[in-house]
Amino acid sequence: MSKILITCALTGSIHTPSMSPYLPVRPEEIAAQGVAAAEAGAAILHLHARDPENGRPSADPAHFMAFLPTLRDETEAVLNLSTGGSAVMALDDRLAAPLQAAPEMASLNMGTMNFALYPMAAKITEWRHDWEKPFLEGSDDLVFKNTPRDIARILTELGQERGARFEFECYDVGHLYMLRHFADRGLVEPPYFIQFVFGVLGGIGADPENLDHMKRIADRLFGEDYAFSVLAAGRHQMPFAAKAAALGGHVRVGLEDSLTIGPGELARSNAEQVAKVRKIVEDLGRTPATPPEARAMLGLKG
Ligand code: KMH
Ligand code: ZN
Repeated sequence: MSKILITCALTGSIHTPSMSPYLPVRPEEIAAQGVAAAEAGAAILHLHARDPENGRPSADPAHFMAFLPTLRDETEAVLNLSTGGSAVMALDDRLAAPLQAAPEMASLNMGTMNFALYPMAAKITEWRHDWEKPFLEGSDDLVFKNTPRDIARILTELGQERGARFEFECYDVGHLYMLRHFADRGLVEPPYFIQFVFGVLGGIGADPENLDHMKRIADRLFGEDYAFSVLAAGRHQMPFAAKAAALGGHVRVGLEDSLTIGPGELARSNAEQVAKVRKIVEDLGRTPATPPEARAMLGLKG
């Protein structure tokens, strides 16, 4: 089996400061946790920005630039910028930082969907910031917009014009067919790096059989031309990572996707999750890829 790519998604735009004091939100926290995650074995860092004043997800390029230079200087890791941002952001805003930074890798969400976070709000009793409750509760009437036109724009402006390659975020089986459509149109070339996403309320559920099904259909659509990685939300994170590793796939962990390190126990850092998943995959006989190996495997511009 090939070496395994460990991605760490450091902060995202889903969890809020009231949910965990360990969620990195200030640039120095994002940078320090990114460096530690890379040292622990993450070859790829998936990145969102936050407003340092209040931890709110931010699309401001200045907020990205406050931590990107440190990650570039102090790690070799592949820096993968989110183009998803958050479901409340307009596409122009989501793309501002990636277009400016021209990263070697970016996420690309393969369909419009619901992305409901409001069940999380019910679990919080004390709020640290005013924005959090309306942000979470409002997500039951939000559309995470990723139309075919949006996808084509990202493939063209970031991919063809700036040389980025993509983490194709597929939250359901239909998103695999959407990627096939863009491959057939010639807007994207193999190898495709497909992130199967499980357990988002609005996407495919975190039942283990769904991983078999996503893989079966991806095998049919992309044959040898793709590699898959798996992320599963919340408590499903590590079980799905283990199954992905056993099936020859790659894994994504990080506080964007889950705040815990075990049942009911908060992870104290992103690096703690990376170290845990690294042990799991090594025990299964897989060897983590270094950043240079990741670049070669994914055909990145470097
Ligand atoms: N938040 C994850 C479920 C993106 O940043 O473009 C998917 C994600 C999307 O990481
Ligand atoms: Zn993300």
